[in-house]
This record gives sequence, C-alpha cells and structure tokens, in this order.
Amino acid sequence: MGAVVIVLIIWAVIFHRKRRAKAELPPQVRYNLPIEIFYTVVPLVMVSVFFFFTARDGNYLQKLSPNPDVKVKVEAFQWSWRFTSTVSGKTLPQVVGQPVSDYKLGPQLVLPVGKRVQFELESPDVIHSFWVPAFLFKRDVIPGLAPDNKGRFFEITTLNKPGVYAGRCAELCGVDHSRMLFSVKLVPQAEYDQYVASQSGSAQ
Ligand SMILES: [Cu+2]
Repeated sequence: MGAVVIVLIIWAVIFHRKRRAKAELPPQVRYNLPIEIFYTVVPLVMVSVFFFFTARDGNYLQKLSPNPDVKVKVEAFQWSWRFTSTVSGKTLPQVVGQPVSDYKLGPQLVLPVGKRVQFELESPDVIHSFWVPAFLFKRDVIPGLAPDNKGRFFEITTLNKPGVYAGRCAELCGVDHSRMLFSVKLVPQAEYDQYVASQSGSAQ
C-alpha cells in the first residue's frame, strides 16, 4: 500500500505539475457517479471483511467453557504474581512470587497438559499483562473490573508437551516490571493428580 501511494505521488508530481504556460484550472470531475460509487463501495467492502474476521476470531478467543478442567485465579501485583488453582472443587494453596531476575526463580504454576484451563485475572494496583509466549496468548490485567466482567476471564487449552515455560508481565508497570517473571510447568495428567493430592487444599 505504501509503495502504491508513493509511486502515485511521484507520478502526479512529475506528470501533473502546474505548467508555467497554462494558468487555467484543469478539467473538473465533480458529479462523476461511477467514481463516487466506486470509492464508497470499495472501503465498505474492505471494512466489512475486516469486521467479519475480527468478530469471528474475537468470539473464538473469548469463548469460555462451562466446566474447565482447571480454574486459576491470577493476581498480578507490583511486582509479581499470585496463583490460586481450583481443581474439581479443591482449592490449592496459593503460589506467591517476588521479583526475580530469572523466570525459573519466580512463582511456578503447575498445570496438566492438553487440558482446558480458565484464568481469572485480577490486579490490586496498576495494569499488568499476563503472558506466556509459548501459549500464544496474552491478556491485560486491568484493576477495578467488576467480578462478572468478561475482560477478567480467558481460556486456553494447554500444550500437549510437558515442560517448563517462561511467563512474564508484558505491560510496563513500574520499577521492577522487568523482574515480574514466572513459569508454568506442564505435566502429564497422572503427575498433576499426584501434585493436587500432595497439596493441602481446602474443599469448596
Ligand atoms: Cu506488571
């Protein structure tokens, strides 16, 4: 698009500049119906296409299932994270972090592979952003949203590959923003069940 515009500008400057010999106005093209219809309809079609894909993907990304396998409450604060997992009615003890220089030293969230996980995001102070690059999903954590606000929730299906994945805050949120690191450990379901059983959780 940029190239087309630049070429058209140069073409107009070279071939359609004002000649010294002729002082009168160039031919006027008002009330040219075909051109007016053209430059009305084409942008309408373009915007409609963009809108269709935006609405389709937005709906898909915001879809929440009624019974996710794991629910995680994520509290982002200056400058770390607090994770609270709930699995089949059992709430596990909170994982609380502090600012660190390496994501492996930060708080670790353990999740099963290939499962539906619903996150609820909350911030008591400023805007943060919850980001695990490997999950291809990032969501701003905005303080002050009502408990039922859809902006608090999102859901992903975890990767099918066990491992430890880096996570970080992706919104400049203060002096220790760069040290607001955490990790997500994905484990097979059996190992996850063991992990859940080993935690002194409270039944809801
Ligand atoms: Cu932050």
